[in-house]
Amino acid sequence: MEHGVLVPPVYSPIPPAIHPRHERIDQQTAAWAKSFDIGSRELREKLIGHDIGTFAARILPDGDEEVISLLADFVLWLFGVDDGHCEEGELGADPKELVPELSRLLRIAQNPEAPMLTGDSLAAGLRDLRYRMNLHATPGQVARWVDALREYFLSVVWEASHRNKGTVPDLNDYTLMRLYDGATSVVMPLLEMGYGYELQPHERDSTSVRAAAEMAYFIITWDNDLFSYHKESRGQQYYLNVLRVLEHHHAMSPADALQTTVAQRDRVMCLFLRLSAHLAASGSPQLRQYLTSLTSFIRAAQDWGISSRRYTTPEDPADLPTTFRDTPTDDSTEPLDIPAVSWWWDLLPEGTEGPEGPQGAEIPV
Ligand code: 3E9
Ligand code: MG
Ligand code: MG
Ligand code: MG
Ligand code: MG
Ligand code: MG
Repeated sequence: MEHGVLVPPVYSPIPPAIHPRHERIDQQTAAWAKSFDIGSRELREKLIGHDIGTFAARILPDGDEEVISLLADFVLWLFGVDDGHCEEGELGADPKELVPELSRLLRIAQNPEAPMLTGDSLAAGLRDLRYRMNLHATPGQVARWVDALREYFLSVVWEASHRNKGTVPDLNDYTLMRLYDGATSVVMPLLEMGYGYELQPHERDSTSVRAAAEMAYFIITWDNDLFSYHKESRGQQYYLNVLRVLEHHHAMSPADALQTTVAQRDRVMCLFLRLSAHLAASGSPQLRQYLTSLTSFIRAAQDWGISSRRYTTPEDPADLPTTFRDTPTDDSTEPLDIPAVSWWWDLLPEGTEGPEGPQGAEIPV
C-alpha cells in the first residue's frame, strides 16, 4: 500500500444485511448504465464492475425492490458525475465552468420535462431517475432530493477550487465539505421511499436527528477515505482525503494520520450509537425506521467498501481488511477538535454519556 499505510479492520457493531435480489438488481443497473450511455465507454465499463447494485441492496436490505434499483442507478449516475466530471474530467479543476453545467443538471432534476441538455446522456439518465422517483416519492421528498443534489453540487465546486489551485483544505473545512461531497445526503430521501413512509419535518429537521444523519455521513466518508486511500493516492491525479489533510496540515506521518482517522471515526460511531438509541426511545415508528436505515447505510458502505473492485483494485491490490472489529480504538466521549461538528457532543442529555449508561449503545431496530 502507498506510504506503507495498511488499513486495519474498522470498528462496526452493526450486523450486515442484504436484499435477496441483489444480483438481479446489480445486473439491471449495468443494463441501465449501458442503455443511458452513462460516462465514457471506459468509465462505464469500470462502473458496471463495481457491484453498485449490491451496495444499494445492502443500504435497503428489506426495502422495495424498485426503489433499490432506482438507488443503484442513481449511485452509478453519481459516480458518472463525481468521477467523470469532477475527479477525472476537465471540469473538475474549473469551478467557474462546473457551476453552469451542474446548475443545468439540477434544473433537469427539478423539471425533467424542461427541453434542455437534449443529447446529454447524464441529463437523460437523470430525467429517467426523476420520473421513476415520482412513482415512489411525495412532492416533499422530491424537493428534498433536489435540495440535497444542490448541496452536493455546491461542495464539489468547493472541491474543484482546491483542485484548481492544488491546495488542501484544513481539517474543519474538509469536514464541512466532506459532509456533502460524499453524496451521502442525496441518498436520504431514498431511505424513506424504500420503506414507503415520510418522516415528518418536526422529527427529520430537529437538530438532533439532523446531527445523527450528519454523523452517519461522517462515518461513511471517513471509512471511504480509509478504503479508497489506495485507489486515490496511487494515481497521478489530485485527490482529497482526510489522511492527506492530516499529513498536510498537522505534519503527521502516514501511520499517525491513519491512527487519527480511525480514532475520529470510532468516536463519532460511539456518539452516533448513543444518540440513535436516545432518539429511538422517544421517536415515532418512522423515526425508528429512519435511524435503522442510517445504520444500514453505514454498514452497507463498509461491506461494499472492503469488497468492491473499485477499492480492492486487483490489478494493483489494495490489501484492504476483510473483517471488522467489535470494539472502538478510541471510546472517548470528548468532542473532536473540529468546530463544524464539535457541537454534536452537546446533544445528549446528562446521564447518557457512557456506553454503560441506561441508554447503552444499542442499535435501534
Ligand atoms: C464519494 O466520495 C463520491 C460519491 C459521488 C459516491 C456515490 C456514493 C454514494 C451516493 C453513497 C455514499 C457512499 C460513499 C461515500 C462510498 P469519493 O471519495 O469521491 O468516492 P470514491 O469512490 O472515489 O472513493
Ligand atoms: Mg457485479
Ligand atoms: Mg413499488
Ligand atoms: Mg469525489
Ligand atoms: Mg472519488
Ligand atoms: Mg474516496
